[in-house]
Amino acid sequence: MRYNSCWLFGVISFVLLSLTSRAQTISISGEVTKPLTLQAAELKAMPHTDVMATDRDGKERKYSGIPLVDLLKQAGATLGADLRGENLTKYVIVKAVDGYEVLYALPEIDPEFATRTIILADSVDGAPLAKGVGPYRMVVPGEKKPARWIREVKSIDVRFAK
Ligand SMILES: Nc1nc2c(c(=O)[nH]1)N[C@H]1C(S)=C(S)[C@@H](COP(=O)(O)O)O[C@H]1N2
Ligand SMILES: [Mo]
Repeated sequence: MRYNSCWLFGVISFVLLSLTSRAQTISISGEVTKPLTLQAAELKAMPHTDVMATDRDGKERKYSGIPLVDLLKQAGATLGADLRGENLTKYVIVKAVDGYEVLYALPEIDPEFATRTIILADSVDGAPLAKGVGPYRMVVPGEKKPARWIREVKSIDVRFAK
Protein backbone atom coordinates (compact mmCIF):
# COMPACT_ATOMS: atom_id res chain seq x y z
CA MET A 1 0.00 0.00 0.00
CA ARG A 2 2.77 2.39 0.98
CA TYR A 3 4.66 1.39 -2.16
CA ASN A 4 1.55 2.12 -4.26
CA SER A 5 1.02 5.64 -2.92
CA CYS A 6 4.68 6.42 -3.51
CA TRP A 7 4.31 5.39 -7.13
CA LEU A 8 1.12 7.44 -7.50
CA PHE A 9 2.80 10.48 -5.99
CA GLY A 10 5.61 10.11 -8.50
CA VAL A 11 3.22 9.94 -11.43
CA ILE A 12 1.20 12.95 -10.24
CA SER A 13 4.38 14.99 -9.70
CA PHE A 14 5.62 14.11 -13.15
CA VAL A 15 2.32 15.11 -14.78
CA LEU A 16 2.17 18.40 -12.87
CA LEU A 17 5.80 19.21 -13.68
CA SER A 18 5.28 18.49 -17.36
CA LEU A 19 2.21 20.71 -17.44
CA THR A 20 3.91 23.63 -15.70
CA SER A 21 7.43 23.36 -17.11
CA ARG A 22 6.64 25.81 -19.93
CA ALA A 23 5.66 28.51 -17.46
CA GLN A 24 8.37 31.13 -17.84
CA THR A 25 8.70 34.50 -16.18
CA ILE A 26 10.21 37.57 -17.81
CA SER A 27 12.43 39.79 -15.69
CA ILE A 28 13.29 43.36 -16.61
CA SER A 29 16.34 44.96 -15.01
CA GLY A 30 19.13 47.50 -15.39
CA GLU A 31 18.58 51.17 -16.20
CA VAL A 32 14.92 51.19 -15.14
CA THR A 33 13.22 52.77 -12.14
CA LYS A 34 11.13 49.67 -11.29
CA PRO A 35 12.94 46.39 -11.99
CA LEU A 36 10.31 43.65 -12.12
CA THR A 37 9.53 40.06 -12.89
CA LEU A 38 6.36 39.40 -14.82
CA GLN A 39 4.50 36.14 -14.27
CA ALA A 40 2.75 34.29 -17.08
CA ALA A 41 -0.68 35.47 -15.86
CA GLU A 42 0.43 39.12 -15.82
CA LEU A 43 1.86 38.86 -19.32
CA LYS A 44 -1.31 37.21 -20.56
CA ALA A 45 -3.39 40.08 -19.13
CA MET A 46 -1.38 42.84 -20.83
CA PRO A 47 -2.73 44.37 -24.06
CA HIS A 48 -1.59 42.42 -27.10
CA THR A 49 -0.74 43.63 -30.59
CA ASP A 50 -0.84 41.57 -33.77
CA VAL A 51 2.07 41.62 -36.14
CA MET A 52 2.08 40.02 -39.59
CA ALA A 53 5.53 38.66 -40.29
CA THR A 54 7.04 36.31 -42.81
CA ASP A 55 8.76 33.27 -41.34
CA ARG A 56 11.97 31.81 -42.73
CA ASP A 57 9.85 29.27 -44.61
CA GLY A 58 8.37 32.23 -46.54
CA LYS A 59 4.88 31.85 -45.06
CA GLU A 60 3.09 34.90 -43.69
CA ARG A 61 1.98 34.42 -40.09
CA LYS A 62 0.08 36.42 -37.50
CA TYR A 63 2.08 36.78 -34.32
CA SER A 64 0.40 38.17 -31.24
CA GLY A 65 2.25 39.58 -28.26
CA ILE A 66 3.01 42.43 -25.93
CA PRO A 67 4.79 45.41 -27.49
CA LEU A 68 8.30 45.53 -26.02
CA VAL A 69 7.79 49.25 -25.42
CA ASP A 70 4.93 48.48 -23.00
CA LEU A 71 7.05 46.03 -20.99
CA LEU A 72 9.84 48.59 -20.73
CA LYS A 73 7.44 51.38 -19.80
CA GLN A 74 6.05 49.25 -16.99
CA ALA A 75 9.59 48.87 -15.63
CA GLY A 76 10.18 52.60 -15.93
CA ALA A 77 12.63 52.83 -18.84
CA THR A 78 13.36 56.22 -20.43
CA LEU A 79 11.01 56.25 -23.42
CA GLY A 80 8.77 58.77 -25.15
CA ALA A 81 9.54 62.33 -24.02
CA ASP A 82 12.45 61.00 -21.90
CA LEU A 83 14.19 59.37 -24.86
CA ARG A 84 16.60 62.17 -25.64
CA GLY A 85 20.10 63.35 -24.71
CA GLU A 86 22.27 60.69 -23.09
CA ASN A 87 19.29 58.33 -22.89
CA LEU A 88 19.74 57.85 -26.64
CA THR A 89 22.87 55.84 -25.82
CA LYS A 90 20.90 53.18 -23.95
CA TYR A 91 20.31 49.73 -25.36
CA VAL A 92 18.37 46.62 -24.47
CA ILE A 93 19.88 43.14 -24.15
CA VAL A 94 17.40 40.27 -24.37
CA LYS A 95 18.54 36.89 -23.05
CA ALA A 96 17.21 33.42 -23.77
CA VAL A 97 17.23 30.17 -21.86
CA ASP A 98 19.99 28.76 -24.14
CA GLY A 99 22.29 31.74 -23.51
CA TYR A 100 21.58 33.41 -26.86
CA GLU A 101 21.43 37.20 -26.57
CA VAL A 102 20.35 39.99 -28.88
CA LEU A 103 20.50 43.78 -28.66
CA TYR A 104 18.07 46.50 -29.67
CA ALA A 105 18.68 50.25 -29.30
CA LEU A 106 15.92 52.08 -27.41
CA PRO A 107 14.85 54.12 -30.48
CA GLU A 108 14.17 50.84 -32.34
CA ILE A 109 11.58 50.11 -29.66
CA ASP A 110 10.01 53.53 -29.12
CA PRO A 111 7.05 54.27 -31.45
CA GLU A 112 8.06 57.95 -31.59
CA PHE A 113 11.10 56.76 -33.56
CA ALA A 114 10.34 53.32 -34.96
CA THR A 115 7.96 52.58 -37.83
CA ARG A 116 7.53 48.94 -36.73
CA THR A 117 6.54 47.33 -33.46
CA ILE A 118 8.80 44.78 -31.79
CA ILE A 119 6.65 42.39 -29.77
CA LEU A 120 7.23 39.72 -27.15
CA ALA A 121 5.08 37.18 -28.98
CA ASP A 122 3.21 34.46 -27.10
CA SER A 123 1.19 33.03 -29.98
CA VAL A 124 1.36 32.45 -33.72
CA ASP A 125 -1.77 32.08 -35.85
CA GLY A 126 -3.76 31.78 -32.61
CA ALA A 127 -1.76 28.93 -31.08
CA PRO A 128 0.85 29.05 -28.29
CA LEU A 129 4.44 29.03 -29.51
CA ALA A 130 6.02 25.59 -29.81
CA LYS A 131 8.33 24.10 -27.24
CA GLY A 132 11.84 25.36 -27.89
CA VAL A 133 10.43 28.55 -29.41
CA GLY A 134 8.17 29.91 -26.67
CA PRO A 135 6.49 30.51 -24.43
CA TYR A 136 7.88 33.92 -25.46
CA ARG A 137 9.78 34.97 -28.55
CA MET A 138 10.69 38.42 -29.85
CA VAL A 139 9.30 39.20 -33.28
CA VAL A 140 11.00 42.05 -35.11
CA PRO A 141 8.98 42.89 -38.23
CA GLY A 142 10.68 44.08 -41.37
CA GLU A 143 14.11 42.55 -40.92
CA LYS A 144 15.61 40.52 -43.76
CA LYS A 145 16.84 37.73 -41.45
CA PRO A 146 15.29 36.56 -38.19
CA ALA A 147 18.49 36.43 -36.12
CA ARG A 148 17.01 38.89 -33.58
CA TRP A 149 13.78 36.90 -33.26
CA ILE A 150 15.14 35.48 -30.04
CA ARG A 151 13.34 32.33 -28.86
CA GLU A 152 12.66 31.25 -25.26
CA VAL A 153 13.13 34.76 -23.87
CA LYS A 154 13.84 34.92 -20.15
CA SER A 155 15.11 38.44 -19.40
CA ILE A 156 15.38 41.98 -20.65
CA ASP A 157 18.17 44.26 -19.45
CA VAL A 158 18.51 48.00 -20.17
CA ARG A 159 22.07 49.36 -20.16
CA PHE A 160 24.08 52.45 -20.94
CA ALA A 161 26.53 52.13 -23.82
CA LYS A 162 29.14 54.06 -21.83
N1 LIG B 1 17.14 31.50 -28.16
C1 LIG B 1 17.58 31.54 -29.41
N2 LIG B 1 16.91 32.28 -30.32
C2 LIG B 1 17.32 32.34 -31.59
C3 LIG B 1 18.49 31.68 -32.01
C4 LIG B 1 19.19 30.91 -31.04
O1 LIG B 1 20.22 30.27 -31.29
N3 LIG B 1 18.69 30.86 -29.76
N4 LIG B 1 18.92 31.77 -33.33
C5 LIG B 1 18.47 32.95 -34.07
C6 LIG B 1 18.75 32.85 -35.48
S1 LIG B 1 20.35 33.11 -35.93
C7 LIG B 1 17.77 32.66 -36.40
S2 LIG B 1 18.12 32.70 -38.06
C8 LIG B 1 16.37 32.41 -36.00
C9 LIG B 1 15.81 31.16 -36.63
O2 LIG B 1 14.47 31.10 -36.33
P1 LIG B 1 13.60 29.84 -36.69
O3 LIG B 1 14.12 28.71 -35.88
O4 LIG B 1 12.18 30.20 -36.31
O5 LIG B 1 13.74 29.62 -38.15
O6 LIG B 1 16.21 32.31 -34.60
C10 LIG B 1 16.97 33.22 -33.87
N5 LIG B 1 16.61 33.10 -32.49
MO1 LIG C 1 20.42 32.72 -38.21
